[in-house]
Amino acid sequence: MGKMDGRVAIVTGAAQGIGRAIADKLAAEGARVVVADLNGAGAEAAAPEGGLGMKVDVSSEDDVKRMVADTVAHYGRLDALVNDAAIVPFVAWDDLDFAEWKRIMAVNLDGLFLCCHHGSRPMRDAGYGRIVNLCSNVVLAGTPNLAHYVASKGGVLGFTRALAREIGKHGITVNAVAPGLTETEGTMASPHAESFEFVQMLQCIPRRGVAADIAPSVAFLASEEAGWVTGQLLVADAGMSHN
Ligand code: 4PL
Repeated sequence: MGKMDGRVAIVTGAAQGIGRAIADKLAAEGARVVVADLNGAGAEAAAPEGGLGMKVDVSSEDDVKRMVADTVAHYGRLDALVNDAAIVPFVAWDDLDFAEWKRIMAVNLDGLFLCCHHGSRPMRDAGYGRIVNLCSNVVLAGTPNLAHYVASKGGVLGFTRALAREIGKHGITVNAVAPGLTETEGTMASPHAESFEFVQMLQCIPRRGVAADIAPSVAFLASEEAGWVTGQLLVADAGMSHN
């Protein structure tokens, strides 16, 4: 008996990192999970039993349309959409140029719009849906070397609040989860790996965050029982920051 029994969920960016932990958690709660990722082989490998892997570039409208259509064709429904796919850069302000700005916006914001736009259609038709968007606690602190990423995640927060007002009448909730710095394949292979010691000093719980620390907050908001919670930001960062 899981809180996602009988449900079908899409998790973008789920071949690795936080997305993969979310896909595993939703599957453990009984969902059939579509793992969507730019890394198609990784998506296939990460798909839990009863799930599907799909190669999807969330910044491509054709890809996103196909992701939603194939999910509904295969399972007959879409109950939950978790928008995790994002680029997590590390660029000092002096080195940040317009091309890099646009690259981050294409994935982190255009991708979010496309997934919500197309993913909310079958939810509206069914009169039920759960959308969970991955934000970040950087929107609360203005963390350095991430100006374009912080801007994109600020967009995720604003869009979450606005979309919740648009589609609540169709039985669809829209919420955001804001992790802090988390140990993943991505962060450990980047300059962010140097920040864990500093970040831990700011947390109430002084240890390194891992992807499995984030997934339960997402699973709650993706479940039926969270139906009275919408347009909210749940900060899952060991108490580093407050909104
Ligand atoms: C506190 O979301 O939340 C670095 C890189 N440090 O991506 C993040 C903190 C990073 C963060 C993040």
